[in-house]
Amino acid sequence: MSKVLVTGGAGFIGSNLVDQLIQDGDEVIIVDDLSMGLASNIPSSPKVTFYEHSITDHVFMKDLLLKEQFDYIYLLAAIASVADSVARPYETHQINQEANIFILETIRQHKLPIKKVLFTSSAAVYGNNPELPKREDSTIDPLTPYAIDKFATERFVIDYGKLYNIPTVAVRFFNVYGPRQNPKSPYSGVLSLITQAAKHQSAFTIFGDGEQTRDFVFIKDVIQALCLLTKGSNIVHQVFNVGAGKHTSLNQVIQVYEQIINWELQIIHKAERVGDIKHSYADITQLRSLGYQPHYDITTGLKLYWESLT
Ligand code: UD2
Repeated sequence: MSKVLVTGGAGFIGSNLVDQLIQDGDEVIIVDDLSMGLASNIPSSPKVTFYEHSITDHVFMKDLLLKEQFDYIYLLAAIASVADSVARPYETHQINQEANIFILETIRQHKLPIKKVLFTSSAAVYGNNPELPKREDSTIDPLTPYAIDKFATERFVIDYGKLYNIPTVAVRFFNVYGPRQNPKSPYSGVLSLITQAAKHQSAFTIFGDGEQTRDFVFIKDVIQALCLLTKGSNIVHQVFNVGAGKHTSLNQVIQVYEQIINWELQIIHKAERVGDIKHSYADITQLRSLGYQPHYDITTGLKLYWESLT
């Protein structure tokens, strides 16, 4: 049994991780200010303690870290909206970067015996680099405060680890989808928007010709990756792409969805989104070398997502 901190544990990815940790018999402490997460995502279990709190509160975070002596820390709390980061760059920076560095600094200053700290970054760090698939050593091109903070924090996490002997690792998420992804959020990924359109039998808007591709990775595969990189291996001071290693176009997604729901979605076509990238997918060789194997193809994943809502 381990003692684990999950910041952002009430969110889509965080709460799915918490479920897995509980299944593994761990004691889990969640810090989430519910700015994006939902209290209802948190499983009610004697093994879970939830603090509705911002990670930017230094006094609170320091007290918690010193009191609990965590084995593992998953840093998922973030303002996960690129648009928000453009509108409020300084504020989102406090959360997406500064608060995480404070956690590292507390670990360093107090020599906390952490087994692993995992930071969650994003494929956004690759920006408009057209190279495909994206390898971890591909050129990065962070274009927004969100991407800049994600990349800089990755570097802090990895280099703090090396400099001060803290076991750290970072991941770059591609397009994660699955149950608990909040389709009502304006920041929702495209698959949750299609799911919402299907659920309400409303129209779905495709920006562009629908031939753009993304590396859609099902939440359970993401959780597999997170656990592998923490409890499942001794790997430290590296960054890993987390994707399915496949590319699927929006038109393909729509075809799959129509087979699942057995009716035709109402599609509206609009102009391509400004700044949209055409193709994106991950080289996951590094993660595979540790034993990672994505188990959910797009059909299986979408079916499970759909069933979770019906
Ligand atoms: C994701 C992130 C973005 C940034 C980027 C980095 C989300 C929501 N977006 O953008 O913040 O990190 O990755 O690479 O997590 N689309 C439609 N109709 C819709 C919504 C989207 O056609 O109603 C298209 C959109 O124009 C794009 C594709 O679907 O071509 C995927 O859109 P997305 O917002 O889910 O994800 P992405 O990869 O563009």
